[in-house]
Amino acid sequence: MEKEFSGVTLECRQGDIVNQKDCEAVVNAANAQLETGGGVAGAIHRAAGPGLAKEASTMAPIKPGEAVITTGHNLPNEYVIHCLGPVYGRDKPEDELLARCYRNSLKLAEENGITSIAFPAISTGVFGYPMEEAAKVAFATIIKQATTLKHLKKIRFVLHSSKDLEVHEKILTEMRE
Ligand code: AR6
Repeated sequence: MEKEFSGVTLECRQGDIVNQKDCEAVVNAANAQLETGGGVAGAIHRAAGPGLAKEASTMAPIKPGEAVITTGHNLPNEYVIHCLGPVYGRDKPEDELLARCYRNSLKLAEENGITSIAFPAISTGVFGYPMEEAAKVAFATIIKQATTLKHLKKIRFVLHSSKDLEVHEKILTEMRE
């Protein structure tokens, strides 16, 4: 499904973050060292090749809520924005730290003139953030920032399972400007 906020299209799709050919940038749910790992980070580094870890290592470590940008190497995307989500129950306040991931990613995208971006559901895997709560924070943060976006016109959420897609679609349906 998709919904428009202040001229910005917010989409939810089921799929794999490494297969978003029509997005200029993809977001990595990274670790502090910006190394390969499990989940999204593992998939992104495998698909991008070793050049990604090499480029990213010069910017590590990052703190929860922070984001950095690299090129896409062997991915079909020009850029990768790496952000470190909060570990649920450890890094507090987790909602603010998660919101910061989205704000900082959008800021980097704008600074680089990026027009389309795909996000995974940051922190909802290994880091344990409940899916529904995370979706509310993510959408509310993006919608609040939508009026400030000049370049970025398409923001996609790529959910791994049909259940995660359902949760996101339900929350997005309820969201107002
Ligand atoms: N495409 C889209 N979504 C995916 C994919 C994929 N290929 N793989 C997993 N997901 P996670 P986190 C979903 O664990 O919670 C890593 O090991 C997954 O189902 O990737 O921020 C890093 O190295 C979940 O809903 O990220 C860090 O140490 C969501 O993406 C740590 O995990 C995020 O899951 C980061 O943990």
